[in-house]
Amino acid sequence: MENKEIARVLSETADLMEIAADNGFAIRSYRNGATAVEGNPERIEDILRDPARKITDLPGIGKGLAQAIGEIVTTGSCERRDQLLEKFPPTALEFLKIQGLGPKSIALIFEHYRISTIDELERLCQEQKLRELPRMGAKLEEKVLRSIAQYRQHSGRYLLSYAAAMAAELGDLLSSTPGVDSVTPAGSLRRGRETVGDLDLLVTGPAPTAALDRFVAYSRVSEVLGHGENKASAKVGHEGLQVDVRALAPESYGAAMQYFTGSKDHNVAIRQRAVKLGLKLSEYGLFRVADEVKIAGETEEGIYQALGLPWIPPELRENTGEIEAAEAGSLPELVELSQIKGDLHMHTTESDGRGTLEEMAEAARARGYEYIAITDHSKALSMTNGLDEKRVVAFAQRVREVNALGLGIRVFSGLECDILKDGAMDISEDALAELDLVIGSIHSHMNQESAEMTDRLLRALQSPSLRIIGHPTGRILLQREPFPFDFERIAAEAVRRGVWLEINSSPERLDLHGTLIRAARAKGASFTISTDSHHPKQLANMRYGVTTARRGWLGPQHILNTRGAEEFARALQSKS
Ligand code: DGT
Ligand code: CA
Ligand code: CA
Ligand code: ZN
Repeated sequence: MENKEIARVLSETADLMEIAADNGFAIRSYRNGATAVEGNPERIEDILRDPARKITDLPGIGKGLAQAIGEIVTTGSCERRDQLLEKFPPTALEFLKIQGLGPKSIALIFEHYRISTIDELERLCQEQKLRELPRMGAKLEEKVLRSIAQYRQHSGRYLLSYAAAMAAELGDLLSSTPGVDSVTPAGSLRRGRETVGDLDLLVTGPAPTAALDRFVAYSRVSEVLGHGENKASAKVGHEGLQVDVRALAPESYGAAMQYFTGSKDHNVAIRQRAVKLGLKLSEYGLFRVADEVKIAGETEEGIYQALGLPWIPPELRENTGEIEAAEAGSLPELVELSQIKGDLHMHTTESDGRGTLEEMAEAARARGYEYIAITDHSKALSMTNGLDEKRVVAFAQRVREVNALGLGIRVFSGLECDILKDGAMDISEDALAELDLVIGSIHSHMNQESAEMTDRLLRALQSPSLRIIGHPTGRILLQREPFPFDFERIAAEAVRRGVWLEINSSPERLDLHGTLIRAARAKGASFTISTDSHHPKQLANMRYGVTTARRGWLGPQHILNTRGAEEFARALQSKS
């Protein structure tokens, strides 16, 4: 179990304790424990396995908490959490995900109305009954209704990175089954959607059915939903991700790949095209209607070819113009991970990162990059120990020295400078001018109205040092919607000012996303793809940013960090 998962269960327990009005000391100890576990550089599970060590030696972890952590690692829950879940409906944890409701309000609602579902909570708001409780009013009812709608949209979906890790895990498990040649993910994961509803795996080979038996017997399967001859479905892992595994004969593998990759809208359009050509397309193959002869099915390429089209990359299969482009021979040449030559957004121990400059540089060098930019936070984010002017200037100097010594990779001095409430930069222009690369990001006052937010970004764009807008919409997947602003206007102004837009590869952000990338590109925008890493390991998230860029139809020519170090350095100096 990863530290992050343990920390999540601990803080959930603390939330439940707060609903139960447990004593403040105990609640704080769970909360501090969660922070300590999440921030611990080493895996807690590894420490627990080592008989020579004790996790009570870690700061913030006492005896009671250590026991709870042990339980969590072995069972996924702990005694205190289980007790609380008996006292409150299991939906209590869902209620906590509704914005606007803290543990105290939830306790009050449970006590007064004895409800247990989100539907009932919704009804309470619609019937204006929430306002009868102390400190609750019409405004809160509205807010709760809005966030219930959002919650419904999000629930049951998983981050792309989570689904990808599960696909890799199951791929390893199933591909070693005798009779199985290959295991490939299809569905939204293959298309690179930022969130995934369920995981679709396709298995083929001379005897693929054996993989289904192995799948349902897997230790991490919590519930088998179905197990037939050609398909098995089950919930896997702590978070109950549904996985559909299909066993396929090699002669229809391509047809099944095409069908189960989707999207549904893409498939509908492709099937209509087949019909016009006197053909019928199914998950088994492409058939002539007249004599039912199968003319394609073994490969996806074969199917698209028989329909008079080049193969279409999965990231484009959303029926948003890709079929027309394929027909016209104008499909874009999409950027690939191997074309990325540097990472331009990362944090170090100077602010809230967990690796030093040298460690980040070494990890980037090991990935084969030519350059990186180190971009720690600025002083407005005081809880991250963000840099003030003096430290910015000293940091720029330090990077010059580091480069003179040589780390085997070129380092650009950068900063993720906060864009303040009114659009001013958090750091003076004199200090910013010392740096090679300034990213401007919004981390506060994110609930401004659209007009105010647009003005704020317009003002930030006036900063002569600003080079990149970081995670431009501020969204956090499954948690926070993008903040509203006039996106096209900002994209156009960024072009005019020579400012690039970031595609942030952090799996929780993937910001900008495909649709907005295309809208910005239509205005002439240029992009960077960066990981926003806070740990050397996170540099590997670049693949998700590249996938996202591909969903935005971008080629390497649109992305600054596909350029070599020299060419990139020249581009940095070219800002008018
Ligand atoms: P998800 O799981 O919500 O993230 O999205 P998908 O795209 O993976 O959807 P899923 O798992 O329901 O189905 C996988 C693919 O199978 C889908 O992208 C297209 C195909 N498919 C499923 N049901 C239908 C259908 O009723 N008609 C058509 N044309 N295709 C379907
Ligand atoms: Ca799916
Ligand atoms: Ca599915
Ligand atoms: Zn940021």
